[in-house]
Amino acid sequence: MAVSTKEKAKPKSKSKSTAKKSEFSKETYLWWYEMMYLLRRFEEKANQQYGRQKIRGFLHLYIGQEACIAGAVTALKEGDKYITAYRDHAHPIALGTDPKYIMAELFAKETGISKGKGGSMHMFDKEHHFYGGHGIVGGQIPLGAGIAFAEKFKGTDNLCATFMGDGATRQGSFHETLNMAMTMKLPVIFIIENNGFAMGTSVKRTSNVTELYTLGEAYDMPSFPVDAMKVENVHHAVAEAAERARKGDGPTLLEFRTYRYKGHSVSDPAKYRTKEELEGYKSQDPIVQCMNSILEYKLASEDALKAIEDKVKEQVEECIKFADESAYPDPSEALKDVYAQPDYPYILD
Ligand SMILES: Cc1ncc(C[n+]2csc(CCOP(=O)(O)OP(=O)(O)O)c2C)c(N)n1
Repeated sequence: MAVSTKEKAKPKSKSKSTAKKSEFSKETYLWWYEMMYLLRRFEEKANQQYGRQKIRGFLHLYIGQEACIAGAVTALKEGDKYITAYRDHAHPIALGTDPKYIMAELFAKETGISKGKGGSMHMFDKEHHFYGGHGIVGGQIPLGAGIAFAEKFKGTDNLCATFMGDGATRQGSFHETLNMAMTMKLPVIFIIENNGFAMGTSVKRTSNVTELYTLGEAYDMPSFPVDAMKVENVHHAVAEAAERARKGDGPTLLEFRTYRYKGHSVSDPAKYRTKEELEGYKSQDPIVQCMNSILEYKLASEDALKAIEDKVKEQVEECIKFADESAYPDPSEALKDVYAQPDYPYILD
């Protein structure tokens, strides 16, 4: 990773250059670039490995949505918790999980982050504060509020960033949790990654309310839309929400407006949308926008960015090699790490 958690999002030091001034430091921009490029490359290669049948079952890709997690991580601090649905490869990687353990999990190998027993939808890394990886749509929303409750109860100043898709906002769990979290002023940020579709169903076909952030207003919760194709916007919105949470003012609902370039899962040819719509979003690609900012602010040269890309490509090749060469779990593992175990290892400390 380009910069450590502590260094992320440092205010920019004064520069004598004549270039247009950037609001964020060079380290922050380069971390964003490298991280988003890694997430993109990692998933493109995972997609290829699926084609080679090295990965089986579901594989929900985050390609196009990278700024959502990259901007959130730089806005938050060490100790904050994260939880999301099944589109979950990017979140732990951005939090610091070595991507080779995520690739090994996709390959169902024993070296995977969930010991090869979770697969694409069930990444989990307590050490990096990532609490899953949940396959039940909307299931993680009350869990995220529960984690936030634990932090408040223990008197820490940590919060829980609770991510979900647009489809999850139609679940009862979303509404019940928003009501309770606001009443109890829990330190939680609810983040809708609105990529326009729940499987093949567009947002406008599921409700008259298509401005999803307004759903929070029913609970008197500060609620905002965010153009999440731009990583800077994501950072700002999450930083403001975090300030509210840490002051004791409770939750915020953010609607990240984003787009997934691929289908719902790899088996979905995405025939429910037009090529023009897809191309329209690709023209606002978050990685390209970040690269343009870096070049415009003269924070790095094209050659320096190319060197980052080459390094990442090599890293992803190593992830695949690691996953491929790892062993499958022993069958005796099947009965371990289940709730019935008295020392079940995945509970919050
Ligand atoms: C409770 C429940 N109902 C239905 C499903 C089947 N299902 C899996 S993904 C999905 C769509 C969810 O879309 P969204 O929340 O927008 O997330 P996205 O895939 O766009 O990230 C559905 C309905 C499920 N996993 N859980």
